[in-house]
Amino acid sequence: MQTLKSEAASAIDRLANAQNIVVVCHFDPDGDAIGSLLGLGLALRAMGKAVVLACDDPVPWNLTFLPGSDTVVQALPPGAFDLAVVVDSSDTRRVGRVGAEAMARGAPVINIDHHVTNTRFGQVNVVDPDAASASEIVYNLLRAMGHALDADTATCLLTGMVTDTRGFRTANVNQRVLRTAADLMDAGAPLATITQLALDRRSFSALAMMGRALDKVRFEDGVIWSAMDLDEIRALDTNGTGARPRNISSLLNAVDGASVAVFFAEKPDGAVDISMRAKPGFDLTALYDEGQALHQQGGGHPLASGAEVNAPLATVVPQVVDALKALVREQSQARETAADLSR
Ligand SMILES: [Mn+2]
Repeated sequence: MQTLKSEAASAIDRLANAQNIVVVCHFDPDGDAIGSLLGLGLALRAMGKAVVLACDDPVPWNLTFLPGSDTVVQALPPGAFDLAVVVDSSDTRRVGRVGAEAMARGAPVINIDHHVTNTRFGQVNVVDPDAASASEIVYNLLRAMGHALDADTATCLLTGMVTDTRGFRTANVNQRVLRTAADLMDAGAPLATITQLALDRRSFSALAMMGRALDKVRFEDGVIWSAMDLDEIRALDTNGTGARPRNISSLLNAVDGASVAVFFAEKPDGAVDISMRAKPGFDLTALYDEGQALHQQGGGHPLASGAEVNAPLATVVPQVVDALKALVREQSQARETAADLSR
């Protein structure tokens, strides 16, 4: 098997030699998807390469302050590419329609990601589950290429780090992450501004949705959850901007005694968006194993993970809550057994 080091070397070689590159991130993009997309894109442009940056969905409003965000397209221009790069996407389903087209037209494919559930779908797979964000992996590649990061590139990459770690507060933040952030600040990235604009800022609609979600919260057997159907979400989207409830699972997971938190939101296409968080010591990725509740329906990290299920909300909520109760029971038992053995 290729090591991360040899894969990174191969990625650097291909990035250095390609002239016409397409970079894509996953649909419904978050700060790390857009941050790593733009950070890599701006750096490659600074190297004199022609770069198309694409995503199925437009850049979310809280990230439109990022330099280069106005150059992200939802459809590819005609023609072929020497290279396709996919960032922050655990599998080929996540890349959406534009991602599938980019991979078809831009072989070989470099897959840059930090999800432990990554399916290694590229010809080159720079997949590092120890990285706290995909932006951090992009940073490492650019540094290894000897690229001098400018303030714009650094701002995009630091935004990816800040958003995926919720302001450097997640369990995967270590000294290396903070040193990388400090280096990006040295290059000109404004940390406090990024935190305010990309992370803390929310619309009044989003606040009202948070209120409704808290109003409906349930808490049983270590699992805390809430759910909202499309009618409720639309009623609170007072400006009609397509605002959706966000970051609810993180909020719920803060509750004392909750081992895992989950928020369910019905989407306009009828599918259910599931966002999960867990306390350290639990591992949500067990839900994606074969025969488990969310097999092939999502992916993520041990403490933060998600899925999209094509079934009615009323069916999905009890199914997933039951699966999470079982997960909490099993993983608590496993921890107790391990503690017994070590006595
Ligand atoms: Mn990420």
